[in-house]
Amino acid sequence: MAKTVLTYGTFDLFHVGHVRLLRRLRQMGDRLIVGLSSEEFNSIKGKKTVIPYEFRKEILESCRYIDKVFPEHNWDQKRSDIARERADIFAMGDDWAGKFDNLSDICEVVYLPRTSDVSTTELKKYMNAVNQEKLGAIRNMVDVLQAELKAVG
Ligand code: C2G
Repeated sequence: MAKTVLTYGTFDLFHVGHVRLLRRLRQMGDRLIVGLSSEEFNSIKGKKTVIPYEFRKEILESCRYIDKVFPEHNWDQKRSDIARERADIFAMGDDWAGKFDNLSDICEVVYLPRTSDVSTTELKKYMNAVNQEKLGAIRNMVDVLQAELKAVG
């Protein structure tokens, strides 16, 4: 009997932490389905995404571990999603440990260890730091050029 695994997330700035989770989820069954957080739901979650929903969906659909992607619009759709997709396993990274145990009456609920040292937030911080560094270098260059212009009068 084919086993279906269901998970949810924003998957912004797709990175190796996401890949390692999806690979493990896919290995737990025969089919992996992802509820992908919409822009509106991300604002409810307090997340500002870099990559819009349509592109995040296209990226996930290109991932070899994923069989289907549908939109996640709210916190409350999981139970009906599980029924519709006939999911045998609902699984998330363990930053959510315990949060979805209420679903264990209709499917197996599993939390897998997160991949440490990588997250969308960390990637954003790194990109901002690189930008700040570049801005600093440009400001220095402008100062040098202004000083030289002043020197030649
Ligand atoms: N994840 C991981 N390792 C990381 C980063 C994320 O295993 N370094 C996992 C998370 O635990 C989650 C999944 O990847 O299971 C997607 O992470 P996010 O895109 O941050 O999703 P989140 O905002 O947690 O959305 O209704 C549930 C929510 O939509 C979950």
